[in-house]
Amino acid sequence: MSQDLYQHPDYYALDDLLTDEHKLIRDTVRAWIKKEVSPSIEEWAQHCHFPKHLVPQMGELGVFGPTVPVEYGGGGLDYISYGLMMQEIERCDSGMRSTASVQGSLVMYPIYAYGSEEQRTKYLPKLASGEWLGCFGLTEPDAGSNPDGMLTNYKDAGDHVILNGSKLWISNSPFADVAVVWAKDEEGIVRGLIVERGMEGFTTPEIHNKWSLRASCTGELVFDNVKVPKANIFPNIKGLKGPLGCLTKARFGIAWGALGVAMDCYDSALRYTKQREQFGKPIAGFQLQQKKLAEMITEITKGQLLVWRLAVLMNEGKATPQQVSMAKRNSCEIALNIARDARQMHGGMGITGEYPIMRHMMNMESVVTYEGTHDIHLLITGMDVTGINAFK
Ligand code: TGC
Ligand code: FAD
Repeated sequence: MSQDLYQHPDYYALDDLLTDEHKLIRDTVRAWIKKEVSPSIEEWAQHCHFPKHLVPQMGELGVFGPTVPVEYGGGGLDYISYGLMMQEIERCDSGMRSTASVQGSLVMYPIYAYGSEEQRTKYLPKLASGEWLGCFGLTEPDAGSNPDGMLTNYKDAGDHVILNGSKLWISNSPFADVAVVWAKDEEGIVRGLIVERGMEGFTTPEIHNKWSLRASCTGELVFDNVKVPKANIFPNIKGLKGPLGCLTKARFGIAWGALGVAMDCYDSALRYTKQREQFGKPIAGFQLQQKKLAEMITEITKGQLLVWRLAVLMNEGKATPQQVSMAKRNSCEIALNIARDARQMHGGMGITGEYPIMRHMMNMESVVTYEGTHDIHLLITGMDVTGINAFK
């Protein structure tokens, strides 16, 4: 990839709504990204390499569990800080943001919110520092959009349970030290439990041949009569609202993050079209290019206002999961559309790794699918405004 010259677009002076601390957090993450990630991300993605060596650095930077209280190793920060972090990471690569989202929102958050004090103190500091990597197992081969259809289950066996089943499409799983797994108990109730690498019968095969999120590692979780101590079951949550509550936190991060993709594609397209000359002048001087740029910045600005307001509602404890769904869906749509337009505006160069566009575009095909597909989020909004459930 050519030199990372990224500057974030801020057409409506949204920086004025940020505190000095917010700006410091954003600039710190941006500087780290430009130094440690941008120079190599294209190569890692081309070679499907997961840069595991960055995990402890991400821990040190504070991007794992930024809203988790400091006493457990988290950042004790607000949701604007969390959003800004995810935006800075994802504007470089969605796979890197995935690593942060899974660790913070899907592994640390449930341990913090639903776990026992022993579970919190045992796992959270090591996950926050990046000493341990975690993954989140909800999706199964036959239960994706409808996680309630899961078959993974456990049976009581005294001081432990016996876990059987499998999970598919699990970010980080081949490298994970711990997995937060959602399974049904003998009454068919969804419960969460922590499974550790090394437990007999637990394996994590990698999924190969992805065209998307190639710098993120994806795999399976396979449980073949795994003995899990009862102490590893979350005591404070029962039912599907457990995993769905984690998804609300992660989807919030994606809403900010995917917008980062849009901002990076716009930034690159603006620079490229002002420099690239055809017919004797910069292509940015042609009306068709200006239309694309003007529409991009309009959509980005609307998206920025939406996620900023959402973060304020999150800080006040007033945001609904349905509002989060709308923002996740909106940011993914903006990012995909802008990536596709930006690809064309870069001409032939747009298909190369000299520019981040094609990688962003392919990554977004995963982002628009995971954490609830585009259509699932549309139906969540539809249900919210009509009061009628289209799923059942
Ligand atoms: P439903 O009956 O609507 O709800 C069951 C219970 O859950 C509550 N609830 C939520 N709570 C918190 N946050 C949310 N977003 C919630 N959505 C629902 C709900 O109030 C109810 O509570 P209670 O007290 O009444 O029991 O459930 P349903 O079975 O009808 O499903 C609804 C539906 C389809 C919207 C839901 O299943 C869904 O969101 N499906 C999409 C599945 C999904 O997003 N999977 C993601 C897997 S993880 C992943 O992709 C990680 S990628 C990570 C990365 O790399 O970044
Ligand atoms: P399906 O649910 O089979 O959906 C197929 C199509 O049918 C979609 O277009 C969907 O919108 C549509 N559809 C389904 N139901 C309806 C309906 N009621 N009405 C209209 N249309 C419908 N999961 C995890 O648990 N942990 C992870 O870490 C994780 N990481 C992932 C990483 C990657 C790279 C990917 C691609 C996925 C990951 N997932 C993870 C799984 C992801 O959440 C699922 O892929 C997603 O929820 C969709 O499930 P599915 O693939 O089974 O598709």
